[in-house]
Amino acid sequence: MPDPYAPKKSDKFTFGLWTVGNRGRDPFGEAVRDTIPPARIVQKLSELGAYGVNLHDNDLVPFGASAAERDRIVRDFKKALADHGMKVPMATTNLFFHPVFKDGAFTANDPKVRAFAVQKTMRSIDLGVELGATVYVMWGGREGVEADACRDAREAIKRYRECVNFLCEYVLDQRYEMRFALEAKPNEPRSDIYLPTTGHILAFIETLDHPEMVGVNPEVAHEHMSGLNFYHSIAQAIDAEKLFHIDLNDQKPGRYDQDLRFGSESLKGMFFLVKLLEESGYDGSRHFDSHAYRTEDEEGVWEFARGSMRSYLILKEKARRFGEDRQIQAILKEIGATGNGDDPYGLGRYGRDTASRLKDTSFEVDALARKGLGYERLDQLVVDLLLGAR
Ligand code: GCO
Ligand code: MN
Ligand code: MN
Repeated sequence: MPDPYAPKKSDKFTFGLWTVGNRGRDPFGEAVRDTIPPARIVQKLSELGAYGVNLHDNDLVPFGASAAERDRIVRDFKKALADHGMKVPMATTNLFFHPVFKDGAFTANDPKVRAFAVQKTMRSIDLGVELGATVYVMWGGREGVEADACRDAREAIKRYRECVNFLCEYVLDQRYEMRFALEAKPNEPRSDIYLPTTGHILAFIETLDHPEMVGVNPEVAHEHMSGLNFYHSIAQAIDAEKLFHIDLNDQKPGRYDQDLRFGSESLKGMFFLVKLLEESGYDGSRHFDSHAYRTEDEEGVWEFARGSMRSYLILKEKARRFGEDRQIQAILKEIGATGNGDDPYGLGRYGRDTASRLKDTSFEVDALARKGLGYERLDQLVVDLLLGAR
């Protein structure tokens, strides 16, 4: 029997070159794995069933490479993509590794640094377009502070806005088919990062010159670092039609940024996330922004990649069963969870008559308050489903 959880290209699973290429370096220790050349990553991920790879400019082209060197590297990489039927749906820029970005990139105090960051981003957008990407992710990893005395936080937001506006105009001017997806993170590597949550970014987007070109790229670990419910953040992003991309991984609460394998920690939360992604019609990449444990060799890296996709597909199957589970569905109906279009008091649309009728309506508040809702039973059914006991 074929493996029901074997990934297919149509599942749109992607990995960053920097994720499977992560060598396990951390603040306390050296790299534990060798560099895996990009062409080999492309080949291996394709064999495992992934749809594509995403990259920062410098994951492929080293910082400071000559134009000729760049062109040669890109040509070889394109050949690897074509040979293995792999796409590059998303591109991004490394605006955090080089010491020039120690005070941030778009928000740095020195205008030369800000201009260099925009120049580097334009080149990186060009590279992304050349590779076929239609989503450009902006992660402001160094856009933050240790010492708030160094600038007015409003000035940082203004600078960030100016740079995003400039880059939107650049994309329009070049007639590129490219949308921006902004990624929030509360801290790390900076003590505090501006635009710390997906909610902050959704509000910021509305202040831009071209809000229609800009959406969000939420990451599981980043919202969990803020103690937030990722499923709720994604629901709000989808509701605002702003979910342009997503970074899947996992994270224990109250820790440093762990980038754990998707579904390795928060199974229930990730179940509701996958259910939402699948039911909402989200058709973007399912991108894994995480890396293998530092204990692993290269074979462990491919196990990590297999496991990420497998867990997603198992949760997708569980979501299908949730939808077909008669007992669960009967409870949902009974508690009013699925009451689409059911609006007996006319709250969906204001009317003077509706309002005055509502003011005169009497409610049996005590009886309503006393009624048990049965969510314990419902939740246990979900747990049974997830643990394979149903
Ligand atoms: C992190 C971030 C990055 C970004 C990537 C894309 O915590 O390091 O999640 O991995 O997603 O740089 O811009
Ligand atoms: Mn991250
Ligand atoms: Mn990320």
